[in-house]
Amino acid sequence: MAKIFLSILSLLMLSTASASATTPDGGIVPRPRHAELRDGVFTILTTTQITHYSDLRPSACYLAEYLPLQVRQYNADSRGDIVLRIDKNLEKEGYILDISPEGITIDGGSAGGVHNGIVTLLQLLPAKIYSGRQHLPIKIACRRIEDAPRYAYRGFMLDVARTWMEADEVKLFIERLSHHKINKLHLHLADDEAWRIEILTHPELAQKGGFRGPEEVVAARYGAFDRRYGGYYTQDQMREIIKFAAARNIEIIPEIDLPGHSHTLARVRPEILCRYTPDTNASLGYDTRDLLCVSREENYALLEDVIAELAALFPSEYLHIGGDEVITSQWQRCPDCQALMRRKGMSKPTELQHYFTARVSAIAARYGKRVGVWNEASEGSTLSKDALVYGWKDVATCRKAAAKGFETVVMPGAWFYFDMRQSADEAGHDWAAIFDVKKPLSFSLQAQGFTAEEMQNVAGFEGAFFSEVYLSHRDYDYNYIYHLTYPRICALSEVAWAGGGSWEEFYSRLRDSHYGRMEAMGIEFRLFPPKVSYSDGQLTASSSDGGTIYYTIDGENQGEHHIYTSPIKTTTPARYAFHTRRGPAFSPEAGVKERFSQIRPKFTLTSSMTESERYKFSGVESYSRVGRTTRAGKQGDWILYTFDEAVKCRRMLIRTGNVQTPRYLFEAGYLEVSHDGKNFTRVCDLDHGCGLIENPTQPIKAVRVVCTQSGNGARFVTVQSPKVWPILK
Ligand code: TNX
Repeated sequence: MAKIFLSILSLLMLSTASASATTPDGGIVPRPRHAELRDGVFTILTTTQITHYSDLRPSACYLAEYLPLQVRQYNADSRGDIVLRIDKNLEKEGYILDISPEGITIDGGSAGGVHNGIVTLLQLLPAKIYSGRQHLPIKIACRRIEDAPRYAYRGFMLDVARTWMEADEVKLFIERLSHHKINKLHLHLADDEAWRIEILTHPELAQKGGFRGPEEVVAARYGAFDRRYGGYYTQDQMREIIKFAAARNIEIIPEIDLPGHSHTLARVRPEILCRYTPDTNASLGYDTRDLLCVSREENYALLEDVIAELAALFPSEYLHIGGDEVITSQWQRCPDCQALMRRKGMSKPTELQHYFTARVSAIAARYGKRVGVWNEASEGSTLSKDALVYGWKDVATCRKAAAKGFETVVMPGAWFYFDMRQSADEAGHDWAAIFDVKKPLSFSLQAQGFTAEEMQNVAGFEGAFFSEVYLSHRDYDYNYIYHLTYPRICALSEVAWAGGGSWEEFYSRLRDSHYGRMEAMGIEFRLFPPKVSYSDGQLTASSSDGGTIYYTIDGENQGEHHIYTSPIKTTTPARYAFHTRRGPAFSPEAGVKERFSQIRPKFTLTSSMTESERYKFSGVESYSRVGRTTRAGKQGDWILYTFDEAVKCRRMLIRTGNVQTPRYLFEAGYLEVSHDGKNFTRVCDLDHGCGLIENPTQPIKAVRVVCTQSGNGARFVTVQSPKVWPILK
């Protein structure tokens, strides 16, 4: 049955692919500026050649990776079936793709423009081109596409500090970005949790700062606590990545986050910190207040060594020096920083940050670089207008930077942080917003109130993936980063390249053409949850995404997946869970409302650890906020939930920690359940700090969470209200 269904599905997909291939824009993402169909077809044969102008060899070789054809330099008698050329009259990253029965030409304003033309050409070929399973000959409808980007800066930020990504993983990420005409990769190389780039004059920065763990100078954080974790890029590896990216029209912009977010730097080189009597909190390991002392001259010498090497290594015009979330409390306690403030006549500690930024920018300038900074570093400061400001906080901070005349990269978290979860019950952060692909696609500078002058200063857009949560999903059976970033990156590319557009028009290109390409690329992108309704005793599910809908029935056949083909007669609709799949892509679970409803039974919380003054257990008991203890868990510690009345339920989830900061948890332990409040039985081990009790046979009077591992260096344990799903009728 499954096989028949799948072959019908692939037939359907073939016909949609050829349908889009005969529309002028070919279902291209991002949307080209101008496209028109012409009569006839061109056939790519095994004997077809790619010929290129002399400096376009990397572009030709890139195309040949997908179309296994001979590559030759262009000369007067070239047959030139597929010709790559530069036309200086075109916009820098613009191109003209001309497909006629005689051949294909791609003229680009630069090598980048030619690359963009190649990306478009690939999208016009059968999607199997991306998986290497398409054989020649290929027939392609004649057309002419004239295209150029709306914004020069089309970026993505990857946080390799929190979760370590091997060079090959970064390359794969770059490959996929380049299929979306993204042209900047902002690499977040140093943060509180790691230093990931080799510095030859200070090798300890990466050799020590690249790793976390029980025996390392940087304590374990995020997901892996019992072992050495991490890595760093040698300069040779980074040169490789830079070259690989350049061949795909992607420039790498390195970031070292300063002067805050410097815990790792401070662990490796403690002398960078302010000279003050440290408070006892610091001895507990991680301290988000670690920041460079502004008044210590040697710090600028150290940074000069680092900047000199980064400037030589990275060809980018920019060096990102961070500047976000600086908590100035240490400067305020430091006698030297206080003296500096007096000498310079400063009245606010934030002026110390601006002083720091100005000095580091001057160093960067001496090495030929402009600095990139997070928006905080541009606020009320004397920052040079040469700087590129990254507005992450919200739309207002982006507008402010642009209004001040800074070239601004627009990336407010609520639209462009793809580490945010896509719906309430999915994984990911939620501090900025919970949103799916529709949200970034809807972003418009005009609608957000940017004035004409502010708009002039918008360099472009950037999506971001911060990776605190990624690490704890690495042992899952899908690749979390791709599920969070796609198809949201498609929307980012549409906004940055084509200036956005209507959801309906974009979605039809996405679903009818681009989903198929991403499937062939092997991207585990997110589909929309299927729509589920129940009436007249029948359960109906549908999906607009064109995939296959599956369902499971609670308590039957160990969650076997059935393919949904027609409405299901049932009197217990809430037992059914539906999801959609399309190749490697999948949706979150959907079902009738009742399936997701929860109850909030009254309980009392006690623990072997004391509660925090600010985050009291009473907030947990009233289901209103998380609670905290005053220290990390040790072996034998416990948290006890005692219910006023024994709870009848089908499922209960007990959580320590918080998916957003998966550090303040019992990283090893188990749950014990009691039905009488006296005798306890062990029921399950914790997974990422959580324990799930399924189909308990008797009402639950109490649950105890027991910790079996000491010392994760955290400052507290987060305690959460239980999640309780009632027994279904
Ligand atoms: C805010 S964005 C941060 C990061 C976090 C991120 C999580 C920015 C400049 N600072 O340190 O990882 O939120 O979404």
